Amino acid sequence: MSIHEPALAQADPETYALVQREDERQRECLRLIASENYASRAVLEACSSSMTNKYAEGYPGRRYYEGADFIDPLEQLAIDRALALFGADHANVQPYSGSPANLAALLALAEPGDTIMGMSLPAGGHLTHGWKVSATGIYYRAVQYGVHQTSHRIDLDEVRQLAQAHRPRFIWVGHSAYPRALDFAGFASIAREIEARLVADIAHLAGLVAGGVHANPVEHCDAVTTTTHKSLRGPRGGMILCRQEHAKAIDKAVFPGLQGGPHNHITAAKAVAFREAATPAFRHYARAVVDNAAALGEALRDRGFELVTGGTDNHLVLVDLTNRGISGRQAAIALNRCGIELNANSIPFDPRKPFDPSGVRVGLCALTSRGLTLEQMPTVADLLQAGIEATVSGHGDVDPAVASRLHGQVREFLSGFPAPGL
Ligand code: DSN
Repeated sequence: MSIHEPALAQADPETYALVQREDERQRECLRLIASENYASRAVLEACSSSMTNKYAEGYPGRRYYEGADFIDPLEQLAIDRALALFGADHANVQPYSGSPANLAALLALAEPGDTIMGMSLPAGGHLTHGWKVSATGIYYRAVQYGVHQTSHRIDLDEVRQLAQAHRPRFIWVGHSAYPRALDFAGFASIAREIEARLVADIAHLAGLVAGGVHANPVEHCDAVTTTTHKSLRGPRGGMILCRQEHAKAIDKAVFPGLQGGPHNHITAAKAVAFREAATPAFRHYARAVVDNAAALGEALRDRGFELVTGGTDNHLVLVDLTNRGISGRQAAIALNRCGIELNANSIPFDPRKPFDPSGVRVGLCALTSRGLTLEQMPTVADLLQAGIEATVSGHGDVDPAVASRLHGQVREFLSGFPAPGL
């Protein structure tokens, strides 16, 4: 039953029906999109609370609207929990999501027109790390590092060489589709050499950092940005952590620089998620995410799939489908018909275009939140293999009967693993 019942069902049956169908889809699909998860019921309830009705431009103790009696302690609670979780000096929990958080970090720590440096999108970076179509590539002079030609890992020698040659004022470390651990200390030493600001974007990794299975960038970076809804398993939203010396600039950049009133219902849900992330159960989940990703990678390799960098250290596996005679998009579309949800993704040095790239990205956060363990990873690999092979033999499309049979298998397989929150 959806938390929106019964008022939504009565007031707007069309919207209600779509929400119900989405609930059902999330229950019955193998959700492998690396940036998605299942938020808990408590997080969902906070998202739909009365906190959404209130305006509270400003910060705790200094608001532009009256009546922030309970918003102030709420926001402070979220801040205090974030600080305890990540060990930072200062937290801003107001960013609407990851891209606004990244823009705010740039607004605070660089000047328009400055040279900035980040990982390029095709190599696994994010749009907001200076990619040409993003505001961060339009209003800043962006230099992009990639990955090593053969290992497909970040090459700190290349990063250092580019940094020395272009002397960026601001360096991003972070990614959307890179399966290996990040060397924050290595990036920090390069940033120090040229007196650049170093900012980590841990949108994908925040849950792994909070859960103690990935290095924490806080001590190495001027600021750290993140979303709160990926591995961290909170509501859709963003956050910035920073050193005390940047606190004023970061706060000013978020509000009034980029945003108006904070989304207080989301702040409430962030507070809940930070509390959940501080539990032993969450640490167990974070460990299981990494273990499941490694096991699924191995199972896929055993079935003849090629993995970018040969495996993974984090929550995601990047599969190069070149040797399977199918593009990433064909595979993603066909798998979706079989109840297996993932996204097409560029691979390093991809000869194909970003909209129809050579790979797919597979993430393990959502399935791990459902309770799947190492034992289930061979079955997940079998289902992926069956969908992809059916698509190849169907010349880029999957026979509807095969898709329906596979979706049945997925449903049956998942029936033993209740979807949290729904
Ligand atoms: N779109 C997100 C992802 O899927 O990685 C990043 O913003």
